Order: sequence, then structure tokens, then C-alpha cells
Amino acid sequence: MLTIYSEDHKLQDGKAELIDGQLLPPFEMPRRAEMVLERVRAVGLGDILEPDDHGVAPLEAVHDLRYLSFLAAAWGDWVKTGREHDALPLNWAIRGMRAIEPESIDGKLSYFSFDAGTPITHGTWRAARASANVALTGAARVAQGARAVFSLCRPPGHHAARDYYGGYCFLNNAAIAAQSLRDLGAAKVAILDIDYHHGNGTQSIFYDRDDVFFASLHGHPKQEFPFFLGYEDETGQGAGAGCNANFPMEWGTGFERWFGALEEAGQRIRRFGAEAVVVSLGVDTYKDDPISQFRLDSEDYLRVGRQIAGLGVPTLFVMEGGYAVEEIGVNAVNVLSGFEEAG
Ligand code: Q9C
Ligand code: ZN
Repeated sequence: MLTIYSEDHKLQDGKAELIDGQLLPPFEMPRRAEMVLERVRAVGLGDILEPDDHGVAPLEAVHDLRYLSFLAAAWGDWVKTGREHDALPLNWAIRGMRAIEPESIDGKLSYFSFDAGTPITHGTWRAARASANVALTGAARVAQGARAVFSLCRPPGHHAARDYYGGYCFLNNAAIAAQSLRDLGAAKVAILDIDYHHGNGTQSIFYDRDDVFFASLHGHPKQEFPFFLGYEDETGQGAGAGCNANFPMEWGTGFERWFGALEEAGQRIRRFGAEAVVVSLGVDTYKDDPISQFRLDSEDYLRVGRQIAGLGVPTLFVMEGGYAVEEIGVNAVNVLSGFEEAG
């Protein structure tokens, strides 16, 4: 299996995220992608290729123009106000407040974000664009006939919506790739999101569409971040009614229960008639993940890959979360090896 990778991910290297009431070094760090790349090499998964630059059009196909201009300008605007440390928002519009884009950078950070865990730094915009290009280059290969490709994206993407960032995500790589697969000829595309957290951004981008199916297995929103989306009764709206499937599970969920949900999600994707699948591949479901509460073990990921191969359609794996840095390489690549083994 071909891997797409860009060193530019290292440009996203924040100093601080607000987590559990503390300002701590971010869990989403450059070493994550380096560990995965190292494991890709160690098992000889296949060639490793740099991404092509796909320009702004595929970003604009998924994201709001004002949001993209905000992201492009945010660091410069922040620095102009005399600060050189990471940019974080402090407050948000909530019930009864006004959704008007403020003029000041602090106001814009609040307007275009949903958490204080996602630092904007000097290199954020370049890293996020490189990550989207990694996804797009993988999508192009799949459209050209590859059975499967691994887009080793970083920063991740599935929490980013049409016009907001958060959860370590700025550009929604999986959504951008799925839209690109549509534009390159696949009539129906499914996104299977197996990251521990609900893919709120991806769900919201395709919620009213019948050409992209979204299925997500995740920590239950009554307990887990991002809290305000990911319930089972979110099934799509308008033309997209019936094209969204959520499988929320409680803290402590182990592999057997989780795998049952994966089988069900797979059945839904088969019934939908997807011609290509994008997998939002997070391995923060791992038992020792420092910010998550599921109990998957390293060998379980082999079975996950085999099960996904059983869908029998061209597949693009897009890297999302996973914060047990020592094991992230083994866990992520186990999914890919399991897939290859099953063909
Ligand atoms: N107490 C992804 O996996 N904060 N994003 C968690 C835990 C945010 C995760 C707080 C987690 C974001 C791509
Ligand atoms: Zn996650």
C-alpha cells in the first residue's frame, strides 16, 4: 500500500493546549506522525510519496471562503497585536448571543473555533494545507485505480467543519478527499470514521447530502468530547435523510462491542452502495490512550483492517487521532496490514 506523507506537518508544533483545566503541551504533536512513518518503513508497507499541491479549489469545495481567509491570516493578525506565543480563543457565542464575525483577531478566533485545545501557530496554515494535500494526493491515486492508499495526514481533520476549527483540526482532510473522489467520478462515497471522537465536522459537512454517507464509531456525547454532536438519532436531513449513522459507545467499551458496531456500520455502507470509502483512521480507541476511554488492544487493529477490506471497494485511509505516541505506529499500521492481508 502506498503512503503519502509530507514533512510539513512539523510546522504545526504548538506549545500549549487547554485540557482538563490546565495549560499543557499539546497531545497532538509532530512525533505522532514520525512514529507512524517509522512503522510504515519498518513493516515495508510500500512506497512513501510526497503530496502534490492541489491548490485552493478543493479546500473551497468543502470550507467557507471567509473561514479559509481567517485561517490564512490568523497568525499574522495575532502577531500584529504584539503576541508571539500560540493563539488560543477564550470564549464562545452561546445560546442567545450574536453570531456576527468580529473585527479583532481575538474575536475571530472565538468566532471560528469551538475549543481552546487547538493552538494556531506560525506554521499552522502551511501544515494544515500540506495535510489536505496529503489527503488529496491519496484520493487522486484511489481515483486512478489503487485498491488502497494511506494518507498520513497531520494535523488531523475530522472535527473541522465548513467554517470552524477545533479538536486539533483545521481543514477536514477526510471531507476534502471524499469531495475530491466525488469530483473525480465516484457517484457515491462513504466515510467510515473510527477515531475515538465523533467526527462532528465531517458529519456536518455532508449532513444534507445523499451522495456521501457518513458513519462514525465514538465515545458517547453524553460523556465525551466534542459533546454536542454524535447522538444515534442524527440520521441526516433533507436529501441526506438516512445517510448518516452514529454509533456512540460508553467509556470502557471493549473490542467485541466496538467490533459489532463496526460490522453494522459496514452493512450500512454496503447497502448505501459506496463506490469508494474514506476511512478516518484514529487509533485513540487504544486501551492506553492518554485522553480516551475505550479498550482496544494492538492486535485488534489487524482485525479492523481485515473487516474494512471486506467492504470490497477502493479505500483511502486518512490519519486522524491517536495519542499513545509509543504505540501509535504499531496500532495505525496494524489496520493497514490487516487490510492488505485480506486483500
Ligand atoms: N479530556 C482528535 O482525535 N480534548 N481530536 C479532549 C480530554 C480534545 C481529539 C479533552 C480532543 C480532540 C482528532
Ligand atoms: Zn480522536
